[in-house]
Amino acid sequence: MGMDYSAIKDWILREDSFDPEKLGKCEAVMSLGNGYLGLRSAAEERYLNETRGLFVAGTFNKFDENEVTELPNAADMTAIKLSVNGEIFSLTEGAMEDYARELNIRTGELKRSVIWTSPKGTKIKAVFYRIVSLKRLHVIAQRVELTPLDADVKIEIKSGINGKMTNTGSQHFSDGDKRFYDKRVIQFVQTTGQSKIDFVDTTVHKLALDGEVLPMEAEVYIERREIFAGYNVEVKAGQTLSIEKYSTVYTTRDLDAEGKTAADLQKLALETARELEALGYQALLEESARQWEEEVWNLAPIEIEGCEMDEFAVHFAQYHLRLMVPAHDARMNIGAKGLSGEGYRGHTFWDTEIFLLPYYIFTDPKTARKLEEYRYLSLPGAHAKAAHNHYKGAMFPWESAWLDDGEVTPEYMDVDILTGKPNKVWSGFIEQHITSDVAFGVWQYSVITGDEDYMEKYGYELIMDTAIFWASRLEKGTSDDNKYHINDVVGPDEYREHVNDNAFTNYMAHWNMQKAMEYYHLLKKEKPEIFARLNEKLNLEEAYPQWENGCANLYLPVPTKENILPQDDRYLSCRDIDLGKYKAQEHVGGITRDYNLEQINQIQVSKQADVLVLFFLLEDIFPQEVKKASWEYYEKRTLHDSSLSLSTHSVLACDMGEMEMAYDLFRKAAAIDLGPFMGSSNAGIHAASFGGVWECVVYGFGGVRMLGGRLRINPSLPEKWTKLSYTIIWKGQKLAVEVTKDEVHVTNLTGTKKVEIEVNGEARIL
Ligand code: IFM
Repeated sequence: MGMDYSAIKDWILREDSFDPEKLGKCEAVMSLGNGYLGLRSAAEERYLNETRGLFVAGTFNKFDENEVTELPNAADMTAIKLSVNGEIFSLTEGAMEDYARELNIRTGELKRSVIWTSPKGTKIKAVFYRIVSLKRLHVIAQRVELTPLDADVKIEIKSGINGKMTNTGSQHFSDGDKRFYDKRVIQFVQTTGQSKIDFVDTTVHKLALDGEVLPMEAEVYIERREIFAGYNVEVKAGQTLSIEKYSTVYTTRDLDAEGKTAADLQKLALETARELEALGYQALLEESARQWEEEVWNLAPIEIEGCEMDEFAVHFAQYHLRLMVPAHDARMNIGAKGLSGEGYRGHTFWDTEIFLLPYYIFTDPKTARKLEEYRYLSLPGAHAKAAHNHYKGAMFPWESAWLDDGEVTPEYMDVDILTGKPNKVWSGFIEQHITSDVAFGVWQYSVITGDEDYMEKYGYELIMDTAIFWASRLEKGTSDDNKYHINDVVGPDEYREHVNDNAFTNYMAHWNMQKAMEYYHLLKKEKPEIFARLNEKLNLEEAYPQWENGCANLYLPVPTKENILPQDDRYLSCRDIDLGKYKAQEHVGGITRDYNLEQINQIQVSKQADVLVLFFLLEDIFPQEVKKASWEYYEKRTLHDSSLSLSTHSVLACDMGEMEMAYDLFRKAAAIDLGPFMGSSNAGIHAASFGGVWECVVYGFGGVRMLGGRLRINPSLPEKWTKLSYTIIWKGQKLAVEVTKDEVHVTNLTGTKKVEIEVNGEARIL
């Protein structure tokens, strides 16, 4: 009971029972969206344990000076209160039959149906449909069909805009202008408290009885922070009343709202409401479904033969990867929960560059460029962070929000189980590898797409500015090896705080400075005007010797004689404990209920992939025996308590030839949101894990990797799969790859340029 996978061959994820205590899972994993807005799939009728959510990308607001900026939960327009003969429609009262909620990931439509018998015995069939248009970024459309089954009924409808939403109590909006036009269209303007963004919310209803439109005037209710329309309709047994509701949200932060006032947007929204009403739900659904086909399914088709569930899992990942990405606007990026919940406050992490960007680069380079432009546009925040910490260059925030916000990681979270005090979140202070992750993202984007325009405008500068930070960050340590060290950091493994010489951090900082040196020479020789501009801006002549010195003298952890690359300077000498209980846990974070973070720091245990991410990114600088021995060592000690972990381990397992393990880890990664556990996605989906699922399929089993600027395809399928097909775009050429157990076919579908590629160790030219 709960999640039902019986219709996945039709691209449908189902929920087959209703549990008012477990609403969060489907609200999040069945959420709808288009990258401009994200809508949790809370029911039309309201429940005590629901978490309704409507998030508009980039509209950050700070509730007060003690809280960090977050993506506010905008006014709700999807609730519809229904009464049948005076009894309120609610699945917690009376009885229900044939309940199902279905998300069609191919068309982006949500459907919910039930036969409900009221406590007094009135039986009614209710079907609810909903989309967020992929074609019209501001639009939500709903359709409700109500059919009394055995008696004539009077149906009362109360539906409108509820501006009382909060982010777990933080109210981000003022009350505002409320309007009722033509006795039909409802409008509400709310403004965020600190960032002063106006939200213009508009909604209109269309009622019909057995397809015949009812020309009804609404009764209007205006109250504090809400405005509603009310309708009363007599419906005979067997007749179907349909209620269509079209809603839009515009904000003064919209890219094309430049110079427009809330009043201009109100006018535009009113015109749009009339247009949507004329079009109707079905037409809106059809055009949006066509957009899904064009923009996602035809653009990046993936087929897996041999396991329907695995194919659905990767399509489900693609569905969410489209929902979460603000492809329309470079001033915003992807939040760790996409736009599906309040978790992580809408903030952007390294998740973008390392786990999500590869999907967009290889399938939709225009969108990938937007994500990369965001990092350039947010340089002011990175400079401010560096200056605040007495470093030079660009030190990227661990958590980012609006362009000039700088660091927005909250300072405290959770509780220390020993002291009972809140835990300090050290990531915002010392999880510094984000800076080289950003540089790495720039490099991957530029090499795979060949977008030299991006590099000239933004990319070279980003790589050099971040390298300037690293040169200023290196320390002469207390050790007498005369080397530079990077002390007191959190590496990717967030269970280890205040460590020195985290391998991932040091190697990536080294890579960053080395790349800057390489580009210094390239620009000087081949693009002197760009060199001159950047030299003027960043003083490259002064920076170069510092990079050279840094690269020559930065301590890079060396593998032990057993070929284990130490994660940091203490990991391998910490206590080994029996982790069996935590490895077998059903819910993540079990160890934090037995030990506090200081104690965990003394144990050889990892929350998530750390050294292994390094092998994944810089695969060709480590010998196979080091990768193999380290993979075995760390896999045993990694609890995968972060959703970013399983996919990396799976891809690496493919590289090690551990196919059974790779497949097992992939299935677990795919189950993070899609699986049957009903509590784990309440605060929102796990964005990076969806990128990770695609990486498992295309990088892991599909064998794709960009290594030192070259394209390599070394596929190897799991036992169960008979065929895998996918497409990737390499330097503007779309390649179709088909892998079976015995063969690899690569076809250049674009065919306008020669593509050099290495397949299973052999160099080929397409
Ligand atoms: O970026 C991650 C981090 O690696 C682990 N904790 C959650 C963050 C957001 O997904």
